Amino acid sequence: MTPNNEKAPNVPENPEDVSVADAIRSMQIRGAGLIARKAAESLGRVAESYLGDSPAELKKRLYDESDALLAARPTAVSLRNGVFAVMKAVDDAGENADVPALRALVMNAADVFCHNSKQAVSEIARTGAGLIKDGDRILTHCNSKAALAPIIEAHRQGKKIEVFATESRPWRQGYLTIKDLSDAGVPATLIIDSAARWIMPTIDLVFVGADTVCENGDLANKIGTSQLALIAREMNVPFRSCAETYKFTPRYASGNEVPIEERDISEVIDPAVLPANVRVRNPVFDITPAEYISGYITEDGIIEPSRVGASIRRWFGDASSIY
Ligand code: RI2
Repeated sequence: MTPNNEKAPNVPENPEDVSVADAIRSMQIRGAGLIARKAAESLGRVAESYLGDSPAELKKRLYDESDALLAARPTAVSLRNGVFAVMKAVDDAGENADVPALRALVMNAADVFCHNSKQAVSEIARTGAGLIKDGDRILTHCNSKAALAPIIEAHRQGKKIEVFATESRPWRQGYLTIKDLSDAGVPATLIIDSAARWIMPTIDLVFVGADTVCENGDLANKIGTSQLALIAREMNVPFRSCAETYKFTPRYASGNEVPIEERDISEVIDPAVLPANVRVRNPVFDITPAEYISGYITEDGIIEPSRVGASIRRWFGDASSIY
């Protein structure tokens, strides 16, 4: 998959020929929720396929796989939390657990995480659809399954809505979004990223996804998200992020602490055509300050950015040191 093809990037659910970590790194597997589930499943498969009888060896394989997965992409905390949800079972098992016990614990933890992750999107769909009115025009960015779920649910409920999707250069995930919407029968229009301020006067709601939600309510999401938020604020358009709570983290007090992934410049331009002395940068995410966000739509309802910290502590307690 290359980002500059004329066609939209195709995202296979189960790339056969590379490791899950490599598929996440190369964005064959992408989307904050999906990378978390695929990482959890990968750990489950390591446990399932282990045929030896050494708990220490199985643990080492699991920790090696965790390290590879965590190194694949740095920004989305969903990946860390998907890995954590499974590896916590290993840590909690204690020193005396034998291989069958470890295998069962790991596979169960992976299944539970994946089930809860999908369930969370269904809850977000229900809650988010309640915020969408008949006749609304909604703007979305990149390709977020969590952000599309309420839109598709509102359409299913019979609300007449129209969606505008930014192209989301350089990977053009906007094409995936209009395909998802088309498949669901939702009227959709693709716009180039720089048309955001042109379209905003006609927009009623902005729904985006989330890769990481910081303790102070700041949002890390696909590059360009913060520009949309700024324009939405200028024009008094509600700007909401749809985020399963495992995208919340106590790891980062604010957006300043989030590592922003920069990818190869070949995703933006053929390096061979670059004039001398010209640099190109390709940041993948940006930070939208909490004050620009009207609310997080989660599986626990709508959470105000100022309440994210309390919500994190309720779920993760003092676990921040192990993320
Ligand atoms: P869901 C994506 O990142 C986008 O930033 C999107 O908003 C976010 O993940 C959430 O996606 P990337 O993997 O979990 O395309 O809502 O870089 O599908």
